[in-house]
Amino acid sequence: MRSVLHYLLEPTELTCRFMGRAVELAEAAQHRAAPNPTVGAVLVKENDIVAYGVTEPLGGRHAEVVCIDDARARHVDMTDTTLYVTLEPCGHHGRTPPCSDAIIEAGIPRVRYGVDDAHPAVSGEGLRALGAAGVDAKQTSHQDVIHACEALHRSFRHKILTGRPYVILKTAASLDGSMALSDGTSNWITSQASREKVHAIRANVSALVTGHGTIQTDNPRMTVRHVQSERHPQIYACLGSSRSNTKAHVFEKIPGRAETQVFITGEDGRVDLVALLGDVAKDGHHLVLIEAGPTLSRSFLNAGLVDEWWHFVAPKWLNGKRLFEAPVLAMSASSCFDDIIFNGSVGRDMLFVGPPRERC
Ligand code: AOF
Ligand code: ZN
Repeated sequence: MRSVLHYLLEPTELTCRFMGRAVELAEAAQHRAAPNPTVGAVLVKENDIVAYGVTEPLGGRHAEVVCIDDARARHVDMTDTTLYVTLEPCGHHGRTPPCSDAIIEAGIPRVRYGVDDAHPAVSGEGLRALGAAGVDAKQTSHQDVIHACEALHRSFRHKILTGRPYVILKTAASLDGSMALSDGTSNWITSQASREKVHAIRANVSALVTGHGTIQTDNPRMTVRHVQSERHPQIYACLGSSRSNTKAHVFEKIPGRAETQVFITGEDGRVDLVALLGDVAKDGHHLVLIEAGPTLSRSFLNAGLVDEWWHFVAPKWLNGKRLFEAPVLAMSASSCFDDIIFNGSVGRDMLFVGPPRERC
């Protein structure tokens, strides 16, 4: 179980450098094609990369077509080339014509792809068309490349299969498990190194959910600042029915950020989290980060809606507000990580990453 964010922690040297380059190209352009997956492609001739392609923003060309057009612009003879692409080439007429047609027409004899397309209307069709035309098209045999492509396209796959975006929850607490002081303040529990890591996560997601309490007490900007990025995640603010504090930083209009969406809590003060995630998915997002206080974070965990949990632990004692306040009466009733993708130090802090489990 690895997300694309895994690469923020441990950059991998992939065994196939061509596919490695295709993955890098797509990673650098993450979400730009949403709700389409951002795919990377390279064309290889005599062991050299001779053309590149990444999916264009929605309605634009697919990665394979960009790559083929690039090869044409460079006057490459494509008759003895291999196309490496992170996702299975499509064979359907969507907003754009099938990539399989473009590959056949260009005379490319070999295609290696990373992962299958989860889209039921798309999967298999392109491969059948390529096979029928005599193109040798198959999945790469390099396991690490397959894993990297799975990670790259995980959130797209997740959304196609569940109708919800892939949810990352980020929490930070002191050694005694406090996520905030007793007055609710939670600014700067962790060190600069952890904050940079969080900004790198923000740069890799396209949507961010936060809550009334966090906006009220910390007034965060929720922008990407400590790492280079021209885009900032679109904010979904869960507010009380008063719709208070619209002057908060999260409502500022800033270049590179879509308009903040407000989600009003019900009469009982609760948010319909499934409906919220449905809206986030409908807006085209595959990957969303939850950066909120103990109540909203706990609600996402209790509802079983968190796919990946990033928990930072700072070397301090705060004796403040905890994520889980109610006493746990048996070890088997505790919440835990189902699996650990990463645990280690980030500056002065510790970080645990993995999918959560309700009852361990
Ligand atoms: C590819 N290469 O670069 C991408 C693919 O409406 P369309 O024509 O843009 O098709 C969208 C679907 O195509 C999308 O849901 C996904 O299944 C696939 N994306 N396929 O061959 C690409 N982005
Ligand atoms: Zn395509």
